[in-house]
Parts: sequence; C-alpha cells; structure tokens
Amino acid sequence: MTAPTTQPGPGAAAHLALKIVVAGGFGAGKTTLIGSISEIEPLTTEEILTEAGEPIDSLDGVHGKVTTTVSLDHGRRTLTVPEPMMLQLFGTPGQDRFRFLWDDLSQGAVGAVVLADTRRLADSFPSIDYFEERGTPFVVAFNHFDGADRYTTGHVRNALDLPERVPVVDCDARDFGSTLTVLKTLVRHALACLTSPSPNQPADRRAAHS
Ligand SMILES: Nc1nc2c(ncn2[C@@H]2O[C@H](COP(=O)(O)OP(=O)(O)OP(=O)(O)O)[C@@H](O)[C@H]2O)c(=O)[nH]1
Ligand SMILES: [Mg+2]
Repeated sequence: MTAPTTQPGPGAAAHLALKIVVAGGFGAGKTTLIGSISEIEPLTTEEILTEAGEPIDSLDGVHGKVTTTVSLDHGRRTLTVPEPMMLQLFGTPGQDRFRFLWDDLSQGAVGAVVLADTRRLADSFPSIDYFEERGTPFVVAFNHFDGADRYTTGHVRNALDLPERVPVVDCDARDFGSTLTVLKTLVRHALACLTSPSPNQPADRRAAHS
C-alpha cells in the first residue's frame, strides 16, 4: 500500500491527500455515492444501457437502470476529522468487461469502499477478493434499495464471510451524511492499518456460500 502524501489544500494548512477507490457490483450505487459527497462537480462517464448489452450485463435485480459507468467516476471531499485531509475519490465501472481498469484506478489508493447491493450481495465478492489480495484496507457499505429485504450488519458480515477487522456499515449512497460516515469509517480503518497492518486471508467465499 502506498503511504499517504501531503499537498497544499485550501487555506494555509497542508492537507493529507488520500486516494480512495469506490468499488462494488454493477448498479450498487458507486456513481451515486461519489456524487452525494463530492465538493466539486463529479466527473462521470455514463453511457446509456442498450438492449444489445442485455445478454452480457445481467439486469436481474436492477431493472430500471438506464445508464452505466464505462470508465471511472471522480470526486473530491475535504475532511477536517479525524484530521484535515483531502479525499480523492475514484469510482470503478461495475461491469465485468471493464475490470481491466481496476488496477489503474486502485494504484496508490490507501483504502476502498466496497458497495454491496443487498439484492445482489454476491456481486461484491470480486471487489472484496480484489482488495484482500492487494492488501488494500476496505470497508463494506451495504445499501437498502427500495423493496429489498432488510439486512443487519451481522447478516451482511456473515453472508460475505468478512472477518471482524473489516468494518461493515449500512448506508444510503444518495445521502451526504450517510456517505460521510462511510468515508470516515474507511479513513480511520486505513490509518489504523498503516500503523498495525494485519495479514490478509482471502476466503474462498463462493465455495462457502454456493
Ligand atoms: N434506494 C437506494 N437507491 C440507490 C442507492 N444508491 C444508488 N441508488 C440508485 O441506484 C441506481 C444505480 O446507481 P449508480 O450510482 O448508477 O450505480 P453504479 O454502481 O455506479 O452503477 P454502474 O456504474 O453501472 O456499476 C440509481 O438510480 C441510484 O439512484 C441507495 O443507497 N439507496
Ligand atoms: Mg457507476
């Protein structure tokens, strides 16, 4: 993992500049989360979903979705706690065929948010496995989509086979305060991992829950 760097922020004080990746399955709310918190106009790369893509991109559970990220999202948020810092937020595309972009987007990131859509929890396995294997600290934030069953933090931790050290929080990616809580949880976790890293033990989740 790359150590955080400092750079001049707004005002006189130097700010920690931290790169954060927002990942998760197709339609889990990555673009929405960055849009709800960014203090600058977020950069998005949305394209219309067409019928031609239906055989490739399963819309099960996300009917009504009309656009998808084809490259990345970017936003920025300055925090004052736990200390002054500027978060550079990079969202991954959700579709498998754009997975080759993950390495570039994750390069130098101090942490990641894995968004889990409770209607399609298993879609977050690839992101969880990816950050575990890279040794990138991450939190799992789960959305409650309208009409979806309600899950507790314990249910999600269990279903995704997450060890205690990985924070799990519920969130509404559309809500500024909720997203802020997710990001602060991640920053605290990532900073703690910098001082006391723990070994990653990727679990064979698909086998355990198939
Ligand atoms: N109820 C609810 N809806 C949400 C939440 N987050 C996102 N949505 C909705 O879900 C839809 C998809 O959100 P996106 O932000 O485009 O999802 P994404 O993960 O960026 O999608 P891809 O880039 O295609 O993988 C949008 O209509 C959002 O308004 C949430 O926390 N709760
Ligand atoms: Mg998106």
